[in-house]
Amino acid sequence: MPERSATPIIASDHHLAHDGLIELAGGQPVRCYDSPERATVIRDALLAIGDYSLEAPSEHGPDPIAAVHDLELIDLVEHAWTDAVADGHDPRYPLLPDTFLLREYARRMPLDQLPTGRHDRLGAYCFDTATPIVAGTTAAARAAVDIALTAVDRVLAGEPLVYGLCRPPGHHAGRNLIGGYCFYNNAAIVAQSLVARGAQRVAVLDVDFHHGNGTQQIFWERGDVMYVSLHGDPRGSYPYYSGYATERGAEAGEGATLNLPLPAGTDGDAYLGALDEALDAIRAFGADAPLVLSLGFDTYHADPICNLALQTDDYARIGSRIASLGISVVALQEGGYAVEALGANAVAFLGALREGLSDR
Ligand code: SP5
Ligand code: ZN
Repeated sequence: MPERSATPIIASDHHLAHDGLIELAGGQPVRCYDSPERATVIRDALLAIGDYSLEAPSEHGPDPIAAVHDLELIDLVEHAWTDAVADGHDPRYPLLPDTFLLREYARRMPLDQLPTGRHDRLGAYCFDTATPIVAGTTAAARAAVDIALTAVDRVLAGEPLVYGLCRPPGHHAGRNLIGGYCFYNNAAIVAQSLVARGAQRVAVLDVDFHHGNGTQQIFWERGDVMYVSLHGDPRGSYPYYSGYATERGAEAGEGATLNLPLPAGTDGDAYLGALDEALDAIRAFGADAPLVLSLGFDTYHADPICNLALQTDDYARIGSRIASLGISVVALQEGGYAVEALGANAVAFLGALREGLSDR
């Protein structure tokens, strides 16, 4: 076996204070599926292997976030919690929207007439009831962006693979929307930063169980950033209103969005078949930058909120297949909620990707 240098894991502890505590599942309060333990178990499992080195993120400031998100969305993420507490919100409990700005109202609602407290206008910027904000959310969201941007810096400096252990995740966050446990779209911010540094063709591959509606929205009309996603069929899976195969992008981005919805129960063999289609599209696109990978392990058969049927061994097969693209990879953590299996799945996936990339 040839000696390989350690693969960097970029992580921080800022996410520990982002703990939304409860969400509703079938009307019942349950522990938030996006728990801090998710990131801790992945980090510990990888560090136990010896092939990885833990590195802290460096601060990249607000500009890369503003290159992707509207200023009013950033203002909301930065201040909704403090506005709520100033208005009497009990800080022991998370902040959740209760009243959504739907089409009928949005059509005749000038945005400068939104309620003045950011907490009172949360329903204009959040599309679900499962994205709790707590005191530590803002710092965690910013740290996740710094993790992602530090990861891409390291890849551009020559690493074939860097893993950004982002939490909160990002792919559901749109230009002007939060949701799906996501606040800032880490992967989109990385893709845009690659364009800002001169890339002309950036590919984002999303293998999280859920469709990355935010990433798709951000690059919908862009021909320079391709978005390719494998995900549970939105006819029966969150986020329900996005991710259909008929969604292919528009304007300069027409054909630069590829959605591959998968039926419930899809196993490793069928998944790899769809992955080959995704990888062929990325090859044909001809990326001139590292691959941005939105990496979720919620495709696992025992994931508590999803319905695909992958096994731990399948993640190694997927990792090898992605390595066959022959381009370096910025892997950014998205979802995955079967906490007991996350460590093994991350080890299997990243180990195979790492080997495949260093063998080329
Ligand atoms: C990053 C990421 O993976 N976000 C996922 C957010 C999903 N949020 C709510 C899903 C609700 C699905 N309810 C399914 C109940 C199955 N018993
Ligand atoms: Zn997911």
